[in-house]
Amino acid sequence: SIVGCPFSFSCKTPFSAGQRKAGVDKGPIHLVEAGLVDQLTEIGWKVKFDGHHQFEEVSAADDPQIGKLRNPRLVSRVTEAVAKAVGEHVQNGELPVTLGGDHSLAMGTISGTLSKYPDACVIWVDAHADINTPETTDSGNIHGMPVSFLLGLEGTKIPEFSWIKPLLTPDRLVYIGLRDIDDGEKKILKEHNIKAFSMHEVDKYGIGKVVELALDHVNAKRDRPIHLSFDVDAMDPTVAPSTGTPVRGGLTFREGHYICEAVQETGLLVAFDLVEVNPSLADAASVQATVAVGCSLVRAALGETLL
Ligand code: NNH
Ligand code: MN
Ligand code: MN
Ligand code: MN
Repeated sequence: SIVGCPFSFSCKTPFSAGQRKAGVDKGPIHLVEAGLVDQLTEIGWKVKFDGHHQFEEVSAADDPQIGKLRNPRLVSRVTEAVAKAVGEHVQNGELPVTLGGDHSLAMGTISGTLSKYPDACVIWVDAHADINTPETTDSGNIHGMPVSFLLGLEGTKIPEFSWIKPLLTPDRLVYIGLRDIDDGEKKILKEHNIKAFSMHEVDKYGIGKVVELALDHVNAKRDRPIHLSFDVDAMDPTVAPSTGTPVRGGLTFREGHYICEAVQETGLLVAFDLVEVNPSLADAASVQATVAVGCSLVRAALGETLL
């Protein structure tokens, strides 16, 4: 997994203009160059664009695997910095939007959210559960593991990641969109009784009911802050092809947007991630489509309405 340099937008109350600076990572750059800052300004946000989240590099030579974990020090260092940045924005009453980059970033973003709101809940929209532990992982890619670290599951007590406070609990986590879960992950989901709405449930109940059930599970009284972590590969590959691990049978354009709109409607959204947009994958038209969907999902999460 390659950790992207995330961009974070912290959006305060409506009116006034935004800021814009260049960065290094391609996914976020494409989203920004597609006009995301202006688009959010247009729907009423005061956008503070941090192009400054750049990280010291850790060379591969200085970052040998720890067990099966690839690039562990680089991922830890970047995500710790992200946690700090996101935490500060949340502390300031701003709504951090983090553009990835890969989903290991959520170790940082969710840690940041939990530093201010330890009782926040997490809605994880993804084709994958990203709950492998350093022991169950086949790939060694840390983007398949952030949830296990946030929960502090067995095998995650690795000194390099000791900065993570495992404040998340299984009952405050819910998945939507799953369809490619490793065997070890299936076991973990069962063992910890973690609620997951796979594409099967989306087909069966419809997205409206699924989001309602998901909210009922993690947020019965609708009083808990929500962190929405959206992996673009949750979308069907026909909708968002430019991503590292596309899996067929995903969310339609509207289903993905509905999730964002419905979470926004609760008034409880405190942080949003949009990750795994990879413009180096697929042809130009696919990249453009994926970036456009990415921007549009962010706008939906931040309150763009159809009417
Ligand atoms: N489960 C696989 C792994 O752990 C794939 C994870 N890939 C993702 N996750 N894109 O969202 O490596
Ligand atoms: Mn910042
Ligand atoms: Mn993911
Ligand atoms: Mn995924």
